[in-house]
Amino acid sequence: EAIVLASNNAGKVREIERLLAECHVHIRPQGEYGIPEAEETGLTFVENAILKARNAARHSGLPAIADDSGLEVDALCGAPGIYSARYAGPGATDEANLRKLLADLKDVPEAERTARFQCVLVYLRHAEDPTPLICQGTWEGSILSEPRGTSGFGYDPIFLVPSLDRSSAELDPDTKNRLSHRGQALRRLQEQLSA
Ligand code: ITT
Repeated sequence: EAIVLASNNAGKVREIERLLAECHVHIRPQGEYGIPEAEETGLTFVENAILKARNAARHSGLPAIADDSGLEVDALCGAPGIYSARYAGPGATDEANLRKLLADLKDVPEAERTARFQCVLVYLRHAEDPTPLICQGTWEGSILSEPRGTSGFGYDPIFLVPSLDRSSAELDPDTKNRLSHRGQALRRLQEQLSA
């Protein structure tokens, strides 16, 4: 049976499809079902992921997976966090969000630019599922002062992966999935789905 992927973010969809294809989980992006976008009114990644998964399950009648994720910057007390997709305003592009973050950190020295990506994945068997599977992943790094690299999406060009001395937009897709917040959360979800 198919599972609906409750995301309109093409970058996320690519990464999740790539990892789940390996374990033969059949995923269909919600775009294929004409599902209206859920309002992300929660105050946590978990709440927002549940809202999105429930919306997709309700409109499709199928099980659903949602991803709520974002970037926490220590020098900004954890911002943009759950607001990462709309940091530069409603409907802002990835480029505008990234430019705003660079501007906000203009005077922050390298040693104080620590940050992390967070990802929460929620799996609902159906819209009313009272026991969602919830999996999380965290990826530690820091914010560069200039964008580097062209792969990935979102804040990848300014996220430095310290162990590799590369931005996450300089990693090939398999390397990013092996290390990333989303890759970690997905491997945990796979384990739970097959348990
Ligand atoms: P959906 O809700 O439709 O899935 P969205 O882009 O609105 O798409 P979020 O509300 O979860 O999703 O926002 C997450 C934002 O965090 C996203 O827009 C990116 O800018 C950023 N982000 C998350 N994971 C990332 C990654 O792996 N690389 C770069 N940026 C990432």
